[in-house]
Amino acid sequence: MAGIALYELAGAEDDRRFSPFCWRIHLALLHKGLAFETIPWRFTEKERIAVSGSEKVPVLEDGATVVPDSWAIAEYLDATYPDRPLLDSPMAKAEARFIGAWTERVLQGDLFRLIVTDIEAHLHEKDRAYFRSSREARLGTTLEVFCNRSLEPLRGDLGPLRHSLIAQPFLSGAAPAWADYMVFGAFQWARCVSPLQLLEPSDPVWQWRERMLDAFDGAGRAAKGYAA
Ligand SMILES: N[C@@H](CCC(=O)N[C@@H](CS)C(=O)NCC(=O)O)C(=O)O
Repeated sequence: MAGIALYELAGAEDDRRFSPFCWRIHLALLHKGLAFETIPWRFTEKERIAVSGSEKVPVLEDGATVVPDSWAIAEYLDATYPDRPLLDSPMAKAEARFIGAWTERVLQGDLFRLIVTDIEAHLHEKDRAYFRSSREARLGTTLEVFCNRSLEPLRGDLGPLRHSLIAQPFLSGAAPAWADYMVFGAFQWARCVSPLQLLEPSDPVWQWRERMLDAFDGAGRAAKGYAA
């Protein structure tokens, strides 16, 4: 395929794009100012991305090059299109690994428990049985038993993020970059499938998320989802 294409997880509707990892790359491409198209993909369409060697999205196609995995795609984009870096030094890259790990292990863990049944409700019909059986096997219980709407764990775990965002407008400093896209991707995952209000407007994290929703002509805000 000529040009850049990004495979993104979609729900029942083609334009409900709710993967936290795909959102990272969507924003990274906007950050770079690169033209790209997005291709809706469902969990059960493994064969459509088989050439990547991965069973997960995001998958990026750039001409004949195919790259899976959000971190690898970010590295590929910085190596191939060095203008407007996502990670502007080896030290920034090394430190961003911690933010990525925190996002996946802590933040996405808290959010998954809050929104897991909302995710299921927005899936394409063909993905429902796969999602339920794969996640219930991993969780060792049903989605309904695992789901817990208490906001306390999330709000507590947001402490370090909140503390950083009081000191600076973005995690990456004066302007957003890869660390912001990783964390924002998690919030965007929730926003695209769940009406739950996760944050209070007085929270510096809410205010940062507003800045992120406004970035790139409001790309995140325009996405199909909920206003909370
Ligand atoms: N380490 C990968 C994780 C990607 C990932 O987990 N993607 C999910 C969607 S959010 C997926 O495609 N899952 C496929 C499946 O569960 O079968 C990355 O950073 O890109």
